[in-house]
Order: sequence, then structure tokens, then C-alpha cells
Amino acid sequence: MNFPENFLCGAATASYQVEGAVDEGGRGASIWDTFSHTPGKIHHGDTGDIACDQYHHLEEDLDLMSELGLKAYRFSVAWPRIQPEGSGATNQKGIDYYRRLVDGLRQRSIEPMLTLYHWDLPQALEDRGGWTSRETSERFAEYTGIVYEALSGEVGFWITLNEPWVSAWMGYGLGLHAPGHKESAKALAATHHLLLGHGLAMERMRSAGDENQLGVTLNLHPARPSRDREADREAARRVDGQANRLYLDPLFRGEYPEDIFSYYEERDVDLSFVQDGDLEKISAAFDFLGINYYFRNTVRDASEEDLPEMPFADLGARPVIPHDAEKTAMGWPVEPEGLTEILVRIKEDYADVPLYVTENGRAVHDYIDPEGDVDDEERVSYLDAHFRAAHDAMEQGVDLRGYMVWSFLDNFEWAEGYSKRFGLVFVEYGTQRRVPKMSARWYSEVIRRNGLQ
Ligand code: IFM
Repeated sequence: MNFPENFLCGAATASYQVEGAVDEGGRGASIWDTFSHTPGKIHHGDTGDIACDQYHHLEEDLDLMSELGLKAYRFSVAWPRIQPEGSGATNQKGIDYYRRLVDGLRQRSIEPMLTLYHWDLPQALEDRGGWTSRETSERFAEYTGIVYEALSGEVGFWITLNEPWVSAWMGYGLGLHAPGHKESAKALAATHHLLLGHGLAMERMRSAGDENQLGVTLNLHPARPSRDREADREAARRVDGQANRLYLDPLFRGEYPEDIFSYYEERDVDLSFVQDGDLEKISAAFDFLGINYYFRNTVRDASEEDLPEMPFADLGARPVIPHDAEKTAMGWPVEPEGLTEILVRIKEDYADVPLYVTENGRAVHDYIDPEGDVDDEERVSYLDAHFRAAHDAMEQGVDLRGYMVWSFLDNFEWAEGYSKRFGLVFVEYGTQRRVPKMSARWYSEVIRRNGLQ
């Protein structure tokens, strides 16, 4: 099974999850600094203060990427390193850090794929309303302009947002992520302002008139009923509406899904944040869509239940983990066929745009064994199955151009702290020693062959 020539195989990380050095190089505070330092929010009280210390281990990490033969590295820029207060003057030291990273990748013939926003909003902007405020969309475009002007000559792939559903619903709707608000109304306003920020940022980058590829990354989960009952099918449709169509419809069609907007309107949620002309900006053409895929949303109707804080509780839907499914260390079901499904759906229901899997991977209870190895066979078989699922979609005509494994390194897994390991490379946090796992060697071979055996 081979991938087309030029298929871009790489690995991904994100700034707050790997960089550490939160008080260095003039970086300002982000909402994740505040949230992770708030007692009770993160498993074990972990924070991203040190993380994988990539800020100080950059050369070593770049050499490791090169040894593994990665063709691309997807990373994110920490907005508070560029504008410590979220607006105004540029912090040159922040630009210099990412220039070192990008130059280091280029010297090693690794394609940089840059994400502008992977959740570390400057705290100063959150203090003025964060993503519930329209001002944040405008500030995001301003910040994008600064980064683009500095690095557009060296970086060919630009992603505005990573997983706006997670930013909005986990951060503003459920309070499980920073900044920790718990209101659906806030999550909806945040959704709109994130998407508007994407549109305004696209406008800024496009005005440069260069050949770079510009896109956005969504976490998409096919939704399906757990039982063959009408109420469960309706619950799955609501979940699909919030998790997928709330983002896909405005981006591809310039409209919000009618059923989801009326659902919230009927519950007296004020949706007046959408202003004339916003949807045109949000739906401006993009060059590729990034898809992060982990599992499907299997749900059942729970509209009569008093649900605890959990995804889709406000929709009266309860996620169900199929009992026969293999589960990852996150407790997520292993469902490679969902990847084929979502890739094909984009082509069939929306548009035949170039796609990249910008994240896929699994958490495993990894450890270094007495021989010094990390034998993560489960990760190898997970990735093998998902690469094959992606290939199936390509055989059905999907224009998939690349695949970024999540993650290059074990890292700070948000509310789960350091308890969950997703890396191809094991990180011994106390010493910052890097140990490539069995999956890293396997992946090197996949990249070398540009296919699977
Ligand atoms: O670690 C995260 C990443 O930051 C965004 N996508 C999902 C990953 C695993 O949970």
C-alpha cells in the first residue's frame, strides 16, 4: 500500500504542550498558565511550566525529527510569546525563537506547518472577555499579520485555528479546559468569534498575495446513534450539528446549521453576536482543510436525564463507549473506519478540497523497559489501521495530501497533565531524555517506503 509521491508524512505538537520556558524570552501569560495553576483543574496539579522544555532542547529535537525522517513538523506559535499582552508591540525574542525553529526545519529539509492558535490565548485578552468578545477576533488578525510578515517566506503551510470546537466547548461551555467557563451561550459566542478570527486572519494572509497554502484544522467525529431508535438518531443528529456542522457549514457554505441555531434559540440563548457580513468573511476560500481524527461520537438520547458536565449534555445526548471496542489509555474507542467516513463525507457533502490529517494518534501506558526500549505495539497497530483507513478514502477519490501523527513527543495532555502519553518519542520528564519508541522506528520505515507493508 503506497501513498502518492509528495505525500507529506510528519508529526505534530503544540506550543503550550511542549515548549516550557513560560517566563522566558519576554513571553506573557496565557489562559493555560492561569488555568493549570488553579488548584483542582489539572490531573496531579501538573502545569506546562517545563513540559518537554523544547524551548531549550530545540536543536536536539530537530536532529531527532531528521533522524526519524519526518517530512513535516506541525507546531504552533504561542501568541503570548509574540504579543505578551495580546495586542500592540511585537516581542522580537518570540519571533526569533520561531525563526530558529523554522530555519532548523528547513536546514533539515523538513516542511514547517504552522498553527497560529492552539489554545494559548494571552491572559490579557481573556481578562477583556476572551473569545466571547468580538475584539479577540480582531486582535487575532493583528497577531496573524505579525507572524505572517515575519515567517511567510519560510513557512508554506499556515493553519489559523486548531480544533475550535475544543476551544469553545471545553473552554467556555464545559469548563474542563482554560479559561474554565461553563455556559453554552459563551461557547456559541466563542465559536463565532473563533471562526470570525479565522476569516479575518485569512484576509490578512491573502492580502500578501503569495503562494502559501492557508487552511484551518477541525476535530471531526462522525456521530452515530448507539441504538436503532428514533430518539437516539435525533440525539446523534444534534451531536453532529454541534461537533461537526457548526464548523463545517459556516466555513464551506457561509451559514450556520439551522437545526442547531433553533435548538439554542428555543432555549433562550442570545445569538445576536452574528453581524452582517461575518459569514462571508468566515467562508472565504481556503486552500486545505486539516482534520484531527481520534474516534466517533456514539451517543444516545438523554433528554430526560439530569446529566453531569460532559460533552453534549446541553443537547440532551450522552456519549456511549461501545462495549466491544478496544480502548486507548484515554478511554477512547479505536475506530479507524470513522476516519475513512469523515474524509469521504467532506468530499461528498462539502467540497473536493485538499485535505490533511493534521492529527491522529493514541495514548498508550508506555514505559521504558529494562532493556531501555518502549515497546508500544498498540500504537503501531493503531497507526497502521488508521493509515490504511486514510488510504481507503483516497481510493474513493479523496484528495488527501498528508498525515501528521499526534504526537512527535509525549507532552502535557491538557486536563490530563503528564499522565497520558501520545508521543512517538518517550520523554523522561525529570531528565528531559528522549527515547524513540518502537512506533517511531516503525514510522520512519513507513516514511522511507512512503507506504505500508
Ligand atoms: O493533545 C491534544 C491536542 O492538543 C489537540 N488534539 C487532541 C490531542 C489529544 O488529546
